[in-house]
Amino acid sequence: MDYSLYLVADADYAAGRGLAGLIEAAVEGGVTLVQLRAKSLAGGAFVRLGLAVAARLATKGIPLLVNDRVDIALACGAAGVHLGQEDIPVPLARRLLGPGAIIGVSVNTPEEARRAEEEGADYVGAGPAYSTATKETPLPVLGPAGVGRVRRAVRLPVVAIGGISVASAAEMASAGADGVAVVSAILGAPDARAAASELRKAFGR
Ligand code: TZP
Ligand code: MG
Repeated sequence: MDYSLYLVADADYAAGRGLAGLIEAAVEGGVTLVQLRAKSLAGGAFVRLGLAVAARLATKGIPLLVNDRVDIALACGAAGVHLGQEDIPVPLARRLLGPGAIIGVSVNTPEEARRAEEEGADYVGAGPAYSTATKETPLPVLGPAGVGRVRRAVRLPVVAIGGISVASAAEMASAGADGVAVVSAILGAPDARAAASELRKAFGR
């Protein structure tokens, strides 16, 4: 699994701008993994979007993960899910999805990262790495030092998320992150393909 440039494809963030096309452009630019996030879509719309995105990514060999929803991941034939601290527990998601699924967990502390590892997660998303306007969160910003602490707490791949841009991607690589996950740096850019390509270069992998 290549976590280097992880696009969190947020349907609310991209509303009205053709998320499927933005994902395709981002993949052309070098995105290695896509998570579909749709906090305000009902199940029917979520699964239709997921099936369309899964079909397009399958032809390119890019894995798709689904945010929060194990049922949508199963229905779309996605590679797995990304779970927050308040979502369905990892062991139950594993039971539903099977041993081959990719399960990621959001963490803000080394302790949360260790628990995710013990419970059988495949990677952790460490965030918020920097302050971000994309997601409202009461959690403290980790910065490179906090991402480094999560890195040293687990053997799992660590993906840094939150406020990451071309300017900060290299700092996350130095902190030991296996990848950077972004919403606005790609979906908010005037050219998603060029933005992905620059981020990939900046991260250095
Ligand atoms: N989880 C932690 S921060 C964040 C999520 C989904 C938002 C990341 O968005 P951006 O625009 O890359 O800061
Ligand atoms: Mg969640």
